[in-house]
Amino acid sequence: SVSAQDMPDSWNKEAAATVHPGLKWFTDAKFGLFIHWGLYSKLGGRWKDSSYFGSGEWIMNRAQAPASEYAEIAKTFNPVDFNASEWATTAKEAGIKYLVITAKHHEGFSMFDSKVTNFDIIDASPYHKDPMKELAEACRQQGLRFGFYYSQYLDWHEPNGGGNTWDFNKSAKDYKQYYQSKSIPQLKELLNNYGPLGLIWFDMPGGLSESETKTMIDSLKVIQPTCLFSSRVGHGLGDYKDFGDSEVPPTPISGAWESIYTHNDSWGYIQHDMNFKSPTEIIRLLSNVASKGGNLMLNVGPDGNGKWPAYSILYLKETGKWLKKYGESIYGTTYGLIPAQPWGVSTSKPGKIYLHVWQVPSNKILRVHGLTAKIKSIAILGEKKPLAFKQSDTETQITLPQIWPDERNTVVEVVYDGY
Ligand code: JFZ
Repeated sequence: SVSAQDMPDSWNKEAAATVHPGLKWFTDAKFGLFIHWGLYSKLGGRWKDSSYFGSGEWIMNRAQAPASEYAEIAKTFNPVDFNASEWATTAKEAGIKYLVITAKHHEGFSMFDSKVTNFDIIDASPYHKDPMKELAEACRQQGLRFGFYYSQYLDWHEPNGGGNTWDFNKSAKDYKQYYQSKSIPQLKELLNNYGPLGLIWFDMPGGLSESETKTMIDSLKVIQPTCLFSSRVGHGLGDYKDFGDSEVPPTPISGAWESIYTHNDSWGYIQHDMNFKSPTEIIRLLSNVASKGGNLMLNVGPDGNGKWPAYSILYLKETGKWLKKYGESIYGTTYGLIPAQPWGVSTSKPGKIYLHVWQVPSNKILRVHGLTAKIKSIAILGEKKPLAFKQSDTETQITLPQIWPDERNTVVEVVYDGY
């Protein structure tokens, strides 16, 4: 756990100002939606007679499916239920601020109209439309930032792409050829053809030296200088830091960063995975990540027809209802100025500390440690009635109302002098 001494003391006055202006939308956003959608979504965790759990988007690798055989799925990939405006409105209702979708995952299939290859949704599938175009537009209409996930190195469809050693000879691979002929041209298509992008979510770097990576970044940044690149572009480059899957740093971190979680136990759709995180878990996770200063990007895996799992829709909308009431304590905040507490966590804005109470004490006296600023007033966020409090050198005791608004997370707003 964190102690007050571990807090970078420069933060209080400077952190907000040290955020690069181009990153402000990102650090303010706090809640993103990740979408993994590709041919694997149609398989739903099943290949031939075997069922797979976890990382459904890795099924081609795990089943060691031959590239030519796997590519056959494209011929029946026809997501007739896909409805871009429904996806964007659900995201909006959930309180999401940015949406990132897989343009091409490791399987190598392009979910967008690409002139670089025929292994894309326009040429290889009966759908004949570009769902990414519609989604980019729908997000813009809802005021959501839009971005692409792109697997720049791993491509199991291409002999020279990274990763497929069950069909293609590893020592014969020419990664430069692959980057020059597919990865970089496709990244340019994405940056040129889908309007302003919030970010590109690179994944699993490989095959390029640091200077080659820099050259690639430069050649892409000229197209859209304000589009952010994730840290997985490689060699410590990129505009913001992504943590590993389901990882929240133990202590607050300043700067732009993101934790990624998936709603059940897989990124890509798995039909037999019902282990969805409840609204309570999502709400606490979101506030926990915000209390450390980062964004939560939560993943949903639509099926091969273009429908989201029913629980994802339901639980995301439920999260959105909580955010309608308590969003002020999440969006635009910076990490908590007091350490994590037995009952929950905190987030901050100038002159304000938001206490996210996950576990209300049975005697309704909330003991807060590390609150040293001079308190002006305390109330449940969004409610008028002031709460009585006693501030001493060692702790502050707040008398909570007998009727407790939300067992999952009720936010108590502390207004203090100074800053
Ligand atoms: C990658 C992908 O392989 C996976 O299929 C999914 O798209 C996920 C979001 O990203 O997996 C990773 C990559 C890097 C780490 C963990 C999982 N990491 O650095 O901890």
